[in-house]
Amino acid sequence: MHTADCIFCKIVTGEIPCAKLYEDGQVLAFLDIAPVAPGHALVIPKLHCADLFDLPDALGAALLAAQKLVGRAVMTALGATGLNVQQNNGVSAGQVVFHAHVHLIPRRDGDGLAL
Ligand code: IU
Repeated sequence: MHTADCIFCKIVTGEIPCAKLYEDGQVLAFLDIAPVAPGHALVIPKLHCADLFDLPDALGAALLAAQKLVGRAVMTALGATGLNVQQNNGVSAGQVVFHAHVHLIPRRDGDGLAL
């Protein structure tokens, strides 16, 4: 189910475009619109869930599988040597979009990113 006022639900339905990296029946991955590093990607459930606590356990496996697949692909494409997987829950934790999502951030030795 999608909620009318959720920007990521609009990306899922195609109402708002994205740079899509991967899609299956349950999950969508696309490039972050404001990347903190080249290849910064987001992996989201297609089902609207506000955060990790709202995510059905059964969806977790699909989300994890997509993280591994997309994470490997962006690392290979960019020649990255590491990957940060970040997931924010709640305003105090830095969550801005209240549709659960996982950040995949490719890393290189000495890239200077402080996450
Ligand atoms: P956060 O974990 O809720 O803080 O992350 C939200 C991310 O969603 C953030 O990195 C934004 O740049 C990103 N984003 C996006 O890729 N496309 C959008 O239309 C919007 C936010 I709004």
